[in-house]
Amino acid sequence: MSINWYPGHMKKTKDLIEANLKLVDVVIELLDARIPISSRNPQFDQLIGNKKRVVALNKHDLADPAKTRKWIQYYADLGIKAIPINSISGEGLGELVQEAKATCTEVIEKAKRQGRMLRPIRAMIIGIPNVGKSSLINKLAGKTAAKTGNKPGVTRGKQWIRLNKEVELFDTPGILWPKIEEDMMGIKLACSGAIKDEILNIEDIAFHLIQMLLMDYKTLFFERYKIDDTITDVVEIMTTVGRKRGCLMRGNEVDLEKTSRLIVDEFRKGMIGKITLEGPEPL
Ligand SMILES: Nc1nc2c(ncn2[C@@H]2O[C@H](COP(=O)(O)OP(=O)(O)O)[C@@H](O)[C@H]2O)c(=O)[nH]1
Ligand SMILES: [Mg+2]
Repeated sequence: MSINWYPGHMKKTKDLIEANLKLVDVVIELLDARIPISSRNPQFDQLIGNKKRVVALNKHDLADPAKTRKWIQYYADLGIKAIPINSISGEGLGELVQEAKATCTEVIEKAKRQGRMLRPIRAMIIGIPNVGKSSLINKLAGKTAAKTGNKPGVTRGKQWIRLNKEVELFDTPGILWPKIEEDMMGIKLACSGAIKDEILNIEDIAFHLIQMLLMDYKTLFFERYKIDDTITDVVEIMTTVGRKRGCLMRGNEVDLEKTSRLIVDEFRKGMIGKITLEGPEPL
């Protein structure tokens, strides 16, 4: 599988992130709780240098709670706080903002020591496409925020959203393209919706998704589709689901493409269950 992002786009956003990073105290790295490895761009560390960071595991409502706990522990062992959030309902967002502030105590202490005026700490959200950056900003902004640009004396313009007295958020998130280092990463990213379906073959995506589900979430899978759970051949499983769900072509043959779309779509909506496709333990 080879997916090549247009290098011009990547350079432009990287430059943009780097320029904006100068203005922020803490970076919120937004990951997809269902694929915390594949949704993490390895260039991120280099990009943010020694800025403070908080990890937010978004869409945790769709992820496996047991695996989310493992991921939180994994990050805790690295000295990084990871917070499960749901950017639609707002769950976890209070804690996220608190934590963003807590990582900046040094900045605050230093300002105090130097007798400088205390300014709100500034945060920026970075993540891959479709991970929920806009949803998070909208939810955070919708709750308590007033655009700081509307206040007299604020010269930075409309770029900052005041979340509370102590925290401001940069209103444009940093987009990182996912880095696909192996084929399964591409599949997982496609399953999560991070890369367009047209880029990969939908039947490939569904095939590998089912293979993964059969390893860790066999019961959930067969409960959802209510087919004979002794079938082990993935194509046979797809065909059986297709027939059962009426994904048929002319001549009553199963339409595997349509079936694949159905299964991938149901996975994305969480209809198969709360599922995480990768754990912190080595596979
Ligand atoms: N279930 C669920 N869906 C979410 C969550 N956050 C975002 N989404 C959905 O994910 C999709 C992409 O979100 P968006 O904010 O546009 O992502 P962006 O590309 O990173 O800005 C949208 O359909 C959102 O409704 C979440 O916490 N839970
Ligand atoms: Mg967006």
